[in-house]
Amino acid sequence: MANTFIGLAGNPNCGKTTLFNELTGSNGYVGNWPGVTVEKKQAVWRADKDVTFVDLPGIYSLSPYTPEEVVSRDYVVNERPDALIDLVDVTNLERNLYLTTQLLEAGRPVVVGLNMCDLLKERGDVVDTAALAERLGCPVQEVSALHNTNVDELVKKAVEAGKRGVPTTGAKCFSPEVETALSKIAEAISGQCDEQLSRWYSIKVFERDAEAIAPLHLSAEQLAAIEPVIKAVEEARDDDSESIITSDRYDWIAQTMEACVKKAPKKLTTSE
Ligand code: GDP
Ligand code: K
Ligand code: MG
Repeated sequence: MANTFIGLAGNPNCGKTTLFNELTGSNGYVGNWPGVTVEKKQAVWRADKDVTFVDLPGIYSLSPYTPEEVVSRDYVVNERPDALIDLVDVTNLERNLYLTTQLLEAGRPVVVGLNMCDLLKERGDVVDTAALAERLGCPVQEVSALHNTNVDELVKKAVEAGKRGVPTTGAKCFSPEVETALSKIAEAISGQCDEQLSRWYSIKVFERDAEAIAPLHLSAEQLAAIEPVIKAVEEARDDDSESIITSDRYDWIAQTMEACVKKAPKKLTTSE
C-alpha cells in the first residue's frame, strides 16, 4: 500500500506539537526544511505506519513574508501532500480561520480539526460544526489534542480524503467583482498550471505575488492583458488588490462566526 502523506498546518499555539506527539509518539525524524533554519518534523502514525505526518511551521497566513510561510506554501503547492489537516484553536476561531481560507485554496483535500474543544465546552460556547463544514466545503472534526479526544477520527477523515484525492474548492469568500476577475485570470492562465491549482494561482496573479506566480512563466503580453482586469477591481473598490483579497476574507470570516458560533450568555456576576 502506498504511503499517505498528511501535512499538519495551523497557527502558532493551536496545539500542533501536542497533536503530532499524540499521533506519532514523536518517533520521527527532526531536521530542517531545505535552505532555511526552520524545523521540519516527520513521523508515522502509531495506528498505521503507512500514514506519515509532516509538521508544518506554525503560521498565520500563506503569504510570502516569513521563511515559515514560504516553507509551508512550497510544501503544500509543490510537494502536494495527499491531504492537509488544518488544526484550529477553536477558542480563537476567528483569527485562525484566516489561514484556513488560504489552505482551502491550495488544491489539496483539507480536513479541519477544531482543537481545544474541552476549553470551548468549559466556556459554554457552541460551534455548529455541520454549518461550518458546509461553509468551508470540507470535513470538520472537534478534537482535543491534550486529552486525546477524537484525534483518531480526525486522522481517519484526513486519510479518507487523501485516498479520495478530491481537493477542496475553497470557501466562497470573495465578492462578485473579485470572482469575475478571478474567472478571467483563470482562463488566461489555463494550461500553464495544474488544473487543481488554477484557483490558487489565479488569486496569486490577482494579488501580483511575483514569487508565487514565477512557476507559471507568464509572458509580458499575458501579464499586460491581465493587468486591466485587476485595475478595474482596484478602481471600483478604491484599494489595492492584495488588500481587497484580505478584506474579503475577513468579511467572510465575520459572517461565518455569526452563522456558526453561539456564545454562552455572559454569566451573572455578583456585584456590590
Ligand atoms: P503549537 O504551537 O501549535 O505546537 O502548540 P502546542 O502543542 O505547543 O500547544 C500550545 C498549548 O496548548 C500547550 O500548553 C498545550 O498543552 C495546549 N493544548 C494543546 N491542545 C490542547 C487541547 O486540546 N486542550 C487544551 N486545554 N489545551 C491544549
Ligand atoms: K508553541
Ligand atoms: Mg509546536
